[in-house]
Amino acid sequence: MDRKLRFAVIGTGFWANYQIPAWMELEGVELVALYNRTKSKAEILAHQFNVPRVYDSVPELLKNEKLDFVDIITDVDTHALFTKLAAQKGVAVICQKPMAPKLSVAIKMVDVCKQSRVPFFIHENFRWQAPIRKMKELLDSNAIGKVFKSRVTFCSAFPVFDNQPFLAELDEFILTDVGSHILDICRFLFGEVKTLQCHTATVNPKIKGEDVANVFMKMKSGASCYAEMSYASILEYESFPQTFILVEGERGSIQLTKDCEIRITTRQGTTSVTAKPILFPWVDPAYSLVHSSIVDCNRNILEAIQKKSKAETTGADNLESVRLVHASYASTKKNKAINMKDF
Ligand code: 89Y
Repeated sequence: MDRKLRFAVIGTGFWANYQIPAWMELEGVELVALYNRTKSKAEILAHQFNVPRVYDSVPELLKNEKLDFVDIITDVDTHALFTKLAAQKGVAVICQKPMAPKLSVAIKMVDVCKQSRVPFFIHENFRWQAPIRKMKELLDSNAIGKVFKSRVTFCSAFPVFDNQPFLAELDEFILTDVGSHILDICRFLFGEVKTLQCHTATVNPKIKGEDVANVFMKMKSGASCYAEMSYASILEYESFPQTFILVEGERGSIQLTKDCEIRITTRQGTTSVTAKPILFPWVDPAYSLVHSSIVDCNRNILEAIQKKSKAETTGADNLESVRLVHASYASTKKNKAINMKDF
């Protein structure tokens, strides 16, 4: 049997409560240490998940522990520093999305890992949600022929700032927080983007950044794709944290709608499949779709670290999703379309 890979979790905030038990669903890993700048918070999770050592200094953790990888789950501003420190010690890095606050910083992070010859991955889990995987499978099986347009929707009024108060303080909010996921889903399903135009708005007066973003893209395939995101949408059906998708192709359409139902319509009529997530006991019911997908995201990255297969969300791949987020801001600011080959 392969030896267990030893890892540390850097950051014990909201997401660590789910990423740690998600790791524990997998064979072949051993969580040996936790870091948090407020050590007492790390101690609570260490006690809960039986982790032997806690630190409030990342350099000290990296000096004392013999690690195969780190899982960085801190605020975005610290991602670059902790990635660099781990990479320089020859430790593989998994970093939470969004990779970095700026595109230039994300480029440097990918570069530092490349120079240090350590594998670098982004924990980008939305594309691992059960209904999104099913949608991809249907598109790959050519169920509706060549796609000519799509709409990817994440519009809600969920009180997201209750669990993640720092999101209200971000100058750039919905495109970095949700756009990272939604634009990554667009790339996953429909390929790379040729041009995009974006409009944003801030509706909630209590937050700093934008809480609405509408991105209209022309894909390299020739299809158009409209991604709409909002935390200001007071709708009859509150959909958080579901992503709704409508794809139209030459021979029909596929619609991902509520409760993980996927409806496939051709001239022969409509059929339906349901792709629900596995409900692990540790998921928060309000986030179950997202929390469950963490296990598959982690498994994909782990198998790459074990050199059994390739990971989907490498740093280099995710750089393209980061580029879309920042091209969307640039488009909004200039009020014009951005050609991705110039960005
Ligand atoms: O932080 C976000 C994420 O990654 O998924 C949903 C979320 O928790 C709030 O927008």
